[in-house]
Amino acid sequence: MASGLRRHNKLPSKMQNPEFKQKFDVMVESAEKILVTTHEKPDPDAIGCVLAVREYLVSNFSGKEVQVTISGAKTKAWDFLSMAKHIVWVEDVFAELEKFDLAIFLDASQLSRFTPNEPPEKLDIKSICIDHHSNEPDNFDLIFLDSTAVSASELVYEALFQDSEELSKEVAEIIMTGIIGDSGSFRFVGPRNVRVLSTARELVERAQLEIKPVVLNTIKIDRQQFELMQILVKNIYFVEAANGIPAFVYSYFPKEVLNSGVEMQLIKLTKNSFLFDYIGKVTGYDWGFVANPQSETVWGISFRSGPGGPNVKLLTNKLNGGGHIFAAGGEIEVDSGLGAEAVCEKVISVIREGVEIMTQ
Ligand SMILES: [Mn+2]
Repeated sequence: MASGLRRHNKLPSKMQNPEFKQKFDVMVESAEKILVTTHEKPDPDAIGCVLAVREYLVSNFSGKEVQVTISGAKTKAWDFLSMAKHIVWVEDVFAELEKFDLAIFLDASQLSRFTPNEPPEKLDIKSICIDHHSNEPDNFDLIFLDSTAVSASELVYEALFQDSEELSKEVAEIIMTGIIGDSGSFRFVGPRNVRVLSTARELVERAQLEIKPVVLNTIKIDRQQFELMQILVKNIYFVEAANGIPAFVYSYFPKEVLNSGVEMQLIKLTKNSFLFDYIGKVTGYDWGFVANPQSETVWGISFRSGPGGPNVKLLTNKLNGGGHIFAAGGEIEVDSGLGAEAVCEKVISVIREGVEIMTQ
């Protein structure tokens, strides 16, 4: 069935190394204990990659010990994926490497992305990497890197599952979860990365997949997150255009959220979906920011900008941060007594000082 459907795929796979799968299989065959990992603070794409690769290894190489391990604290964010129960959360994945003889790194290609600590200078273990970021990669024994893929999950599919006889619904769902996550439910698809639509079509046809439940699971929020969202909605301020600064919106979490017992991870997730859903959505207010306290004195500031909006990356140069033209973030350090509104005033001063660079 799979081979019959391939003819629809008019865009050729951009795989740089056609023998990747063959080499991948040889390396797996000669290993006994295999570690599968992804970057810190994993997103749906990262989780989709590790679970799909685990599934490939477990179903094609019986007898191998396969372990998915990620640096960081366990969160309940992935409970909707039954396979997520296989993920082991540790403080630093590099402290585990000596127990394995092959490590597979997914959705990032710089060792520093996989640990909260200083990464090793080089790996003392055989390594494979699959990634779609455009940064210069660190050294791996085998690498599949393609920055024209919107997600790393679709590269995992192309590399390991595209030519397989069978594709289970569970694997198709996991890969689609990664694609939905990194493509913003296909909102970030354009000429450069459009082949993801062929891949999505294949997944839907081969596994008889419905996309809506996958999207809902990926963007679902729990009640606690909804209550956090209400805080951000309530705290929105509209700022009219003045002195060359286009009209914008901003919102914030109050400092009390720090000691409210809410997981920091949940605060960040809520902030991200708020930015995604609302910043740049109100007609005439094409950009804005959200401030959230990270400690008594450090606040995270995240900017989003739409088409025609300013280049917010240039602004975050002044806030020890970085990102992209339309999505960037940084930090601001303040006196410990300062509340959220005063912090936002400081951010607005940074915007005023940066008005020339950001609108150039
Ligand atoms: Mn990704």
